[in-house]
Amino acid sequence: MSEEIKFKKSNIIGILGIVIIVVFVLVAVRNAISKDNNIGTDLVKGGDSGGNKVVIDGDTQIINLGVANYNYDPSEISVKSGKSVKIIGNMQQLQGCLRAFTIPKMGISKVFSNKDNILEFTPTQKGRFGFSCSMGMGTGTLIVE
Ligand SMILES: [Cu+2]
Repeated sequence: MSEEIKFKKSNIIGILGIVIIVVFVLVAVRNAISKDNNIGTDLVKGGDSGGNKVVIDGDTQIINLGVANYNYDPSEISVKSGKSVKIIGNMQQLQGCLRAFTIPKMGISKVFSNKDNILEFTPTQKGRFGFSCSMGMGTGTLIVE
């Protein structure tokens, strides 16, 4: 009886082990695939800020602004002061009032549309500047270094 229980326990542990290995492999494969898909638009990371997506094109810092988890993605953007910043709105992802984008402390406001989804400016003052949609539902921080 107790032998049988022991056997079952080791079986369960074995199955769990296999499941964990399969999950690891799937995650690794998915990461590899998504890396491949990002070639070209991928990303020179600015500073240490995790998922920040800044592409450097000559003297221009390009950010592709989309939506993830009902908020702007990236929600933290690090750029260098004195160099041109180009924020390109992803019109598939930006819906509703998220298209009305503002950086109040810089006096910037922009409504992204299918005809005009590019916001360009050159930050001259270092610091942290909050950005948000017009209703303050989507929020984030522009870090100028
Ligand atoms: Cu909003």
